[in-house]
Amino acid sequence: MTPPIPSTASLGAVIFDVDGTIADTERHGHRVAFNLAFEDLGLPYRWGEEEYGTLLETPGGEHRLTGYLATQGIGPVERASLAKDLHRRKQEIFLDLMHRGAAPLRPGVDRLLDELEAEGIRVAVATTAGRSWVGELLTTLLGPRRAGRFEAVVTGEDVRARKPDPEVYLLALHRLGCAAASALAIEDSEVGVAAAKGAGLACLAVRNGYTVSHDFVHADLVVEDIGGPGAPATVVANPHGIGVGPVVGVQTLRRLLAAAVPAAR
Ligand code: XBP
Ligand code: MG
Repeated sequence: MTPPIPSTASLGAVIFDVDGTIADTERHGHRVAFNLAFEDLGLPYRWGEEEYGTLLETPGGEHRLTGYLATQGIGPVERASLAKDLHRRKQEIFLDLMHRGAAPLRPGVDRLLDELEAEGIRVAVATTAGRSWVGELLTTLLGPRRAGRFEAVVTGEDVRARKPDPEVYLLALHRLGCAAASALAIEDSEVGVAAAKGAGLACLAVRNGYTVSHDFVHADLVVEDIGGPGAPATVVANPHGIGVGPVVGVQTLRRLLAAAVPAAR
């Protein structure tokens, strides 16, 4: 006999992507830092805003650099070491830019984190980005109390396979000691949604300027922003037809999980 489908799944944890989801890091943060690193190392390359959108198809800064240097005719040995040097410098520059406000928090993230805290729902991070700056970004943008609530921060340096591989989400779940059916991911990109869904998570996609044309067909809800005072959430796709409300809050996420989990079984 088929077990009855639960009408409500219990939301135990929310796992956040960082770049493009918690903060708008790419256009005025990472991209600019890559360009300044090129300049510092005396290289002629500069990544424009539009071109960077295509380069983002390769997740992870060092891999992005290696792939790009290959297109510039740089051989495998030289490009591996050059990408390492450039990436090291880029990370230092990015931290500096971030302290100067180049990677702002996306609207509503602090509100949602406070709601999750009030309900005792645990939070974690699953990102392709480097460990050297993620913790500092969280503390700088969210303050030490909110940043201290992230029980697991899994980065690109902790996994063998980057998104869209689900490894980063599976490791976050493992570190939380939480079942996929009780957790929900928040992502901004197609590869991110693929990673979260591959790990068996319900997934909310929050689009941004660089991911507006991504295919979010596998996301359980797609919005432009999660919304805050005076700026309601704008729904792009709602395949389960759940009630979203004026902003995406804990109730929305609970409904989303309840609708998505049976569909995933
Ligand atoms: C994030 C990325 C990152 C950043 C740069 O992907 O692709 O590479 O662009 O960070 P996602 P690093 O949001 O899907 O996790 O330079 O530290 O890699
Ligand atoms: Mg992202």
